[in-house]
Amino acid sequence: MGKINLHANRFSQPARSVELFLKVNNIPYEFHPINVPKGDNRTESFLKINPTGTVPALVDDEFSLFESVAMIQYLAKKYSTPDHWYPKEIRARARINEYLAWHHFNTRTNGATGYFIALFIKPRYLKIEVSDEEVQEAKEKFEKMLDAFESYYLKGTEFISSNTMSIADIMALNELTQLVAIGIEPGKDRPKIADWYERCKQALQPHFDDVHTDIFSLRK
Ligand SMILES: N[C@@H](CCC(=O)N[C@@H](CS)C(=O)NCC(=O)O)C(=O)O
Repeated sequence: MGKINLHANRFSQPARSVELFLKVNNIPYEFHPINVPKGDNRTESFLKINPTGTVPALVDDEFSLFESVAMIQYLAKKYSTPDHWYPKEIRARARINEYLAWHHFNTRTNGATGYFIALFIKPRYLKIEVSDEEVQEAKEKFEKMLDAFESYYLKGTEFISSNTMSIADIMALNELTQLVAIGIEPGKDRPKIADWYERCKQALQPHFDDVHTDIFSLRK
C-alpha cells in the first residue's frame, strides 16, 4: 500500500482534521505544504488534484479527493480504523452523519469561521475595516451555534451524539480551535463544551499539539 499524500496547511481547520485523523490512526502519509496566501492552491498542478482550489486535498495513488469529511470517511474504510471513529451500526452512524451534515453551515461557515473572519481574517490579515455591528452579528451567530451544539449534540453524551469519540468530534474540535488560537474560549460559561473540548484534546495528544503549532503562533 502506497503512502497517502496530503496537500494542506496547518492554518486550515479541515486540513488539520484530516491530518489528526491520519496521525491518531498511525496511517503513513506524506505532507505537501500548500501556501494559500502565496497562491499554491491556484496552480495548474494543484487544480488538477482539487478543481475547487481548497485545502486539504488527498491523493492515494491515482485517486484524488477533496472535502475533508469525504477524505476521513475514505481513510476510515480503507484502513479499517477502530469502529468508534465512524461506527458501522446504522443508527450510531446516522447520528454522526447528522452532525457532519450540520457542521459545514453551522459550526463552520455561520459559526466559528464566520466569527474568525470578523475578528481576525478581515482586520488583521486582509487589513479590511470591520464595524462593531459586523463583529457583534458574527458573535451572536457563533453563540447561537454553541447553544445548539451544547443542547443537542452534547445532550447526555461525552462526545458528539455518542459516548465514544468519532470523526464528528475531530471536525468540530478543529473549527473551535481556530478561535481558541485568537483568544476566544468556546467553553467559557459553557462547562459541557469546556469538558468536551478538553476530553477530545487529551484523547488526541500528542498529535493535537503537533498540528496546532502554526495556528497557535497567532497568539504571539
Ligand atoms: N468543505 C471544505 C472546505 C475547504 C476550505 O474551505 N478550505 C479553505 C481553508 S480552511 C481554503 O482552502 N481556502 C482557500 C480558497 O478558498 O481559496 C473541506 O472540508 O475540505
